[in-house]
Amino acid sequence: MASEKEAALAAAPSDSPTIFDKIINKEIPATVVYEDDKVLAFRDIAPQAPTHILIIPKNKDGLTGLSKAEERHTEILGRLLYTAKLVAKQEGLEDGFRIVINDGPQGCQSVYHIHVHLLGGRQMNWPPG
Ligand code: DGP
Repeated sequence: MASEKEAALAAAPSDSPTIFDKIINKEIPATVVYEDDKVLAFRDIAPQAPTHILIIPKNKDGLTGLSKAEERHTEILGRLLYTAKLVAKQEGLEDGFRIVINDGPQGCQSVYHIHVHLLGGRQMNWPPG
């Protein structure tokens, strides 16, 4: 399996469905921890912390990554962050957590469907890698 960095360097935005569309459509399985009509949260397949959850909009409205955000996307962006807070509480991350949004090749983005990583359950370091 390619490393996250290799996957990110090989990835690019496209209009084709991503792996996350297949998860939304239940075409491939995922461990869903939260779902409503706007967002889906599920465990990352390659966890980087004891708790590692991805939060995605069901309809990304062209928002493949944060750098593509336009004013109309502010509702989606706010919803992702608010859901991250809800899921952090649900997961019992009372001592803190980290939110990550990777963008583009240098940001190590490998899936071009906007998503927030919620990481917790261990002490984080700074600076990040
Ligand atoms: P990013 O590198 O920020 O684009 O994050 C994409 C994440 O998606 C990465 O941490 C691994 C995760 N991922 C990729 N494919 C799957 C999958 O099929 N299922 C799940 N649950 N996670 C996946």
